[in-house]
Amino acid sequence: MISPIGNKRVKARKDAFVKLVTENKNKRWYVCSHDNPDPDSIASAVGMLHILHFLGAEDAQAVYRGEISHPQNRAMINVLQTPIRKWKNGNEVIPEGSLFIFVDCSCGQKNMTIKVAPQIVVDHHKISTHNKDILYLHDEVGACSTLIFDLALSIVMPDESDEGEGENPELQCFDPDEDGSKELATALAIGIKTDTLDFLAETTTSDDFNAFRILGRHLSDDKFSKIVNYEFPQYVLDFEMIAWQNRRPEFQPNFITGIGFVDETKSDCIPAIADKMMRLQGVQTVVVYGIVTGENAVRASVRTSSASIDCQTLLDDVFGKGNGGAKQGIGGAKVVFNVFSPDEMSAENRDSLWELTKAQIERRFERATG
Ligand SMILES: [Mn+2]
Repeated sequence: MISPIGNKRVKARKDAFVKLVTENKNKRWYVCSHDNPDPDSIASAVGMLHILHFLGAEDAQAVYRGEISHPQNRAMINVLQTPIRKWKNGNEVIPEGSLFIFVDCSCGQKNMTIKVAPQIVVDHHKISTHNKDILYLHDEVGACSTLIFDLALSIVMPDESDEGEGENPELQCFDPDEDGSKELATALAIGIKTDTLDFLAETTTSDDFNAFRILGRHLSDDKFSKIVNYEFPQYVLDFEMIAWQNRRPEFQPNFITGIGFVDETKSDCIPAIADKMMRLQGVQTVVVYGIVTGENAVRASVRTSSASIDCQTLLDDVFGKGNGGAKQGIGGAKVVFNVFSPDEMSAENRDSLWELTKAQIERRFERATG
């Protein structure tokens, strides 16, 4: 038996959670990730599925909206064969009395567009308003996967099978000897590693370290390293080259560049390029942006190590208040073109739209940093 991590919030809510699930184990359960799931939310969703199955809720599914487009996230899905599927918005056949669990997100968030009312929320982000009808397993730790893993370690049931007669009269929800446990441990470990930015994020707690330490003993080394050192598709280098060619040297020591039009399924190259350019010698602040077709929007990633630049203020100044968020020098923005659609434009008009967008962003950036 592995000792739980001992997160106080998980401990306090575990019994209520187990009761709610077992009382409704014959119903359909949906585990919902936030849109465009990242490794932490994918791992949290499959971890929760495992917990539901352990508690006898067989009819459970993990769902998300948006895209899993980042090559690392796709590698995770492929290597671990994680059972998560797209929510068929508007076409989902939901049996009466179905129950919903949100993981790695809460209600009323911009990046959660599955419009249902959850009975359970497991999250590690700040939650502004608590709804009394929802059971929250919430603590501001570094990764949601930490809370999910602690929950799994905390759930122990009497073994009612014949094998239970022997030395182990009890079963733990996370059992390292069980089929699939290596994949689950790998997923949760990747979730913690990425969400805590390799344990460097300010939000990292000792619970995250402890969870990772235990998971490290039970994961698949081979699959873990396949995901960490994921293969990336050629377009990543193509867009890197465009970003490099379009850079504006006059803004040094800041690095600002636009990559033009980029398909929705490839838009994850924007933050990846921003991360890479941030490592360039002497660079203090990076802005990488592009027009994402299919989304009708400009997407941008901002990074800064400058003590004099507040990332959130910079995002607000350049992309408008409410269009982006930042913490610890890392941020992103999305500005939707509400009145016209680049997808339906002539090539000439698209060129003009790009030139206008670029000029506007550069002008505002100059004003904000000058
Ligand atoms: Mn997370």
